[in-house]
Amino acid sequence: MKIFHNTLHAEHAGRQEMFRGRLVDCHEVPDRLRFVLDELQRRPVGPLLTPDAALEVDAAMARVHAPDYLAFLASAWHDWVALDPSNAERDALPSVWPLASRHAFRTDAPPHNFAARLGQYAFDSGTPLMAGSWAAAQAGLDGERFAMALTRPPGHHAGPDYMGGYCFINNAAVAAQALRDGGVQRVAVLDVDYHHGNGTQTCFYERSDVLTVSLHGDPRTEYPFFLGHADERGHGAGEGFNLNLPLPRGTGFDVWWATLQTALQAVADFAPQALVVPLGLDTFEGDPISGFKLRSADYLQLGRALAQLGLPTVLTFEGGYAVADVGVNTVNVLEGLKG
Ligand code: Q9C
Ligand code: ZN
Repeated sequence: MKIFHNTLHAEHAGRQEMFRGRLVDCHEVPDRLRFVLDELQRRPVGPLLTPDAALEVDAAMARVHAPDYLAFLASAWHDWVALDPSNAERDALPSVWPLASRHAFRTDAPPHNFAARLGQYAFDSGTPLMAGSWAAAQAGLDGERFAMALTRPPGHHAGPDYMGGYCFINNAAVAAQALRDGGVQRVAVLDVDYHHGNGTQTCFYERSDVLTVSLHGDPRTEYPFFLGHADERGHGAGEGFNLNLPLPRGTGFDVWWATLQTALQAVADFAPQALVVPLGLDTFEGDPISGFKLRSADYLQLGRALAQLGLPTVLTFEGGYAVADVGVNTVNVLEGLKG
């Protein structure tokens, strides 16, 4: 199993996120990846590679994300500092949004003010953008099969033209698109992060060539709140090609495992030729911002279950904020996968 690591990831080190009325230290920190790399030193499951961004990945990224959004990200730090030179000392966090869903504001006359543009392209104020964010997000993934991409920042909340949930570029969606572009006819995405993979779902919601399945905390109480319900089954040509399996906060391994079987069956029924797994470790009992109760040994089981699908598999690194445990839990999945 090849493991890809982006050495630029630590350039993205947000300071604070808005949480319940105050700024708190970011949960999504560079140390998360350091713990995974440390554990891989102890238990090597495959060669650690640090590729340059691949051409085919750039092409897939342009198919997944809107050109104006990618251009926004590429110049965001420059524009933020141009707004006020003292901004160089601060991360960019949005504080105003157009609320397009209620048709209350115009979206056909995009503002020039950078603080407003940030609100146009972000759906929360928990995703700080800083000088190295673009470089770190861009270099995240290589389009290899049988691979783990240690992507930081994570990606599954980022949609075609928006960031949020600590995510900028949807690495899993880019991987699925790169597989499609490489000639794989049917790709399944099985998202096991605690939070619903709203961005990935949205990218493929009207398509039948990429099945999206997500097992996550019920959005009635859990982030990202506005997507991830069981009645979201896809639209148009994509009808029937999205499956959401929300579970209540507090769910333990037995119920989670039984629900995973439903997800695996849906993947098998789709008969894909490749699998993408947005791997979130925030289902862990010790996670500070999530509510499932998985234990470290359970991740070995998850790896074995994924291997039993018998598919070429690409994993991306998503959530998991119990920083000291995220390395063991990640490598447990990979060890289980290897068999
Ligand atoms: N202030 C992932 O696990 N928490 N993202 C609220 C808003 C957001 C989790 C932030 C949790 C996002 C990849
Ligand atoms: Zn998560």
